[in-house]
Amino acid sequence: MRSQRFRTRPSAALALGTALLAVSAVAQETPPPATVTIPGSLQSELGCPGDWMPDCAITHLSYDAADDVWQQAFDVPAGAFEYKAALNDSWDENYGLGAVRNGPNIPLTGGRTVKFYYDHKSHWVTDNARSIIATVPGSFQSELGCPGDWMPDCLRSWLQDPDGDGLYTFTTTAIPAGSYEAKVAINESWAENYGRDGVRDGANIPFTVPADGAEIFFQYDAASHRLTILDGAPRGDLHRARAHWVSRDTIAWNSGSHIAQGYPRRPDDAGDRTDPVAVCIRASHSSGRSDGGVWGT
Ligand SMILES: [Ca+2]
Repeated sequence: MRSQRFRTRPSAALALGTALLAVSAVAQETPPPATVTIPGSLQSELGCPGDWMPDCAITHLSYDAADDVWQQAFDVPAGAFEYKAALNDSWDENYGLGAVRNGPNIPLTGGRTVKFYYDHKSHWVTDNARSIIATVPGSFQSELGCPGDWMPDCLRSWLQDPDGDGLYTFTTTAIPAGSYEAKVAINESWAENYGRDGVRDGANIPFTVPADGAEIFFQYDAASHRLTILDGAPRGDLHRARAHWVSRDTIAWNSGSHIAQGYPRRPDDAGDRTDPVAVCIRASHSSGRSDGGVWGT
């Protein structure tokens, strides 16, 4: 939505864009897998003839067509384990920590039922002991291909955190122009859900899609429980950069906790603003960065 875009001058835009585009990463596209296995040091405990066997069907995940995500729960005995995701019963295409192909093993502490997840769109493999499983139920979900709206168990609006920084994100261009509402739900259930201002069982969060095909960015902060919804996906990482790239002449500015609402605080503000403000940034040409000069209109 327009109110959550913050404009900057082109000179600042050019310098910041160069710095921030470098941290963007796009998942590599590979054909949809026929099978997804969780190979690891837990496989013998789960009934496989050995460990680290990408072709042991006992630890296959199941593909859920309604979710477009592979998933399966296993009773993992107490102990420390490691695992990865292997596609097509082979090591040829495998993913580890951080959704990285051939990446590091993923640590797991057992002693509970663990549900594993693999999304072939992002290559993120994780589990519900390691990660918060957060989705965005809302009035837009049927447009994404979910069986209906307001479905906390539809993983087509799954918020993902491959880099493990506690900021869970989901981006889509599939919502038609219109006005919608959303919340955040934990563990595919309404039992734990968050609404406006991160309030548990709080109010629905409204948002507007300005045009068909517009990119909509959802971000859930697991610490504050706040859901941010932006028209235009920021590039880069909220924790690594003070500002984020939205388009060639637009950045989003992380002004502390207020990023969660997209409402930056002016220096003369006594309290939280409830209305969006336009932001201008005075950039340093020598460093290409700006550490201040933010004001609202
Ligand atoms: Ca993240």
